[in-house]
Amino acid sequence: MKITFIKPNMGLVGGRPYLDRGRMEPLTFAVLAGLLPSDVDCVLFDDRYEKIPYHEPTDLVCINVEIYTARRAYEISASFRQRGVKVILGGFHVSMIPDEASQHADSIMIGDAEEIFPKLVNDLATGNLQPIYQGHFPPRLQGLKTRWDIFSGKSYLPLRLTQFSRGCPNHCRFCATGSLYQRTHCCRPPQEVAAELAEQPQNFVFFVDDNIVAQPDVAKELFRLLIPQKKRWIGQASLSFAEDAELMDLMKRSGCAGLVVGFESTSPENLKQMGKNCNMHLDSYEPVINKIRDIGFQLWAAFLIGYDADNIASIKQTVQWAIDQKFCFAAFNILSPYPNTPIYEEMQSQGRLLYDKWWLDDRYHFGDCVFRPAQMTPDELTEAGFWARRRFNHPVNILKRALDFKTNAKDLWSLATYFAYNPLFRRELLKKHGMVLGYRS
Ligand code: B12
Ligand code: SF4
Repeated sequence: MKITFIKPNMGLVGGRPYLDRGRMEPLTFAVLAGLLPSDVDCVLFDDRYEKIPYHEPTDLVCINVEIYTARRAYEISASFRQRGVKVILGGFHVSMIPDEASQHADSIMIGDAEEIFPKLVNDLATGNLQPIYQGHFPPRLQGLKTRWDIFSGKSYLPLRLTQFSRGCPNHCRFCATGSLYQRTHCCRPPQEVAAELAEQPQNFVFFVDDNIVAQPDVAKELFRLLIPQKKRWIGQASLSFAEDAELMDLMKRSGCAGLVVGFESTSPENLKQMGKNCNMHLDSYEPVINKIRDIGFQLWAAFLIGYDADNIASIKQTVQWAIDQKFCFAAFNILSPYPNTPIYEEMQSQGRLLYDKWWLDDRYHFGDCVFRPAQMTPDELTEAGFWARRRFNHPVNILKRALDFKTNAKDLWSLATYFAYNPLFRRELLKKHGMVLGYRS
């Protein structure tokens, strides 16, 4: 049995496939391959930089679908199916809107695959493939094996991706994770994660968990086990970690170098509309940022712009504030309602969405505003978002932000990482603005 995994690209820039030079290994497939018996031959093609060999024989094609890759995923699926190859689609977008995805595949997987993927492959072998597979919820995460070997010979940024937990106890109204996991959060046994990592030659690890500190006591167990490994890691976390001194200390000693944190907005009205409860109890962000700075973690701050209290002046102020905070990186994403999230339903019922399915619409370009903002036109918000990214990542501001001697410039490694990744991300951000989704073939 041979299974072909495909990571789709997003689309075209200037008529050519977008080439993401900041691409990371697609962990999803290492996890899926790890669920199968070792006699199943698993191969991976990464459409972000490789040509897909449509003519190579295979028994099954498995494609991961996220909202920005949906259009391209459906194109790839159609090309295989025309050749009589069976295709299964899975991933966040499929789980959020299964009715759409099922029109483009022989079979779809809704939710997490852990307990059901081996059955699917067995059904295929016995000629009994079902149109829909529903993953168990919450997923059982014990005994997982991550088959990173499927990345050998591939070209990715030099960091090992892994995952300790799934889900999040919060439910921000814009977030696909919040909608899918419905405030649940489950962890892999810390010993298993630590043992897997101990065998990895890479010393730089990215925990892709949506919120690695959501169960602080279990997270502490993991961090204790990581201390002797002397690796450096980055992860994603809600700001709550800064309220627990023991947790912060263990994060530091286990090698935490930096964290992606969703600040989202500096406006209490916006945070309320977002349902970003985990930030709402803070009177201001500065004290908590200073605490994080004192311990030396670099911050990748995520902002969502375009909520009802935003206007062009407030967006400009937020960008200046982010520069003043000397964040290592920041993302200024325009609110883009994902299907089956509360914000999508709210905007749809208010008639504010410009397109029914913006992710499939010919008129949509990456970075476009897809709804009617309260205090701007959609075009003004699109322009403000692009301006925010250019401004924050302007070479002068990259230099200014570097000069934080507690974080970005605290040692040679931090400074080198800062200057390796800031120009790279800047180039990619500017390059992908205006991309059309899919190859339109
Ligand atoms: C790490 C990550 C990234 C990394 C990229 C990693 C990489 N390798 O390229 C970075 C930070 C660069 C990134 C970028 C972006 N990301 Co991102 N990212 C994630 C994150 C946090 C983890 C993904 C992961 O590796 N999960 C671990 C694996 C094991 O889980 P999984 O993918 O869900 O797979 C399981 C099941 O879904 C299922 N499954 C998945 N695919 C398939 C396929 C088949 C055939 C089968 C059978 C099963 C199956 O099986 C797996 C095991 O159970 C997710 C959130 C999340 N919780 O997953 C967001 C997420 C996928 N990202 C998202 C977005 C929007 C983006 C961006 C567009 C953000 C932006 N505005 O720029 C960009 C661009 C993405 C792109 N495609 O190019 C959204 C997608 C929303 C949606 N509705 O589709 C998510 C869900 C975040 C969110 N909460 O909204 N991202
Ligand atoms: S805290 Fe983060 S992962 Fe959790 S629901 Fe909110 S945005 Fe999503």
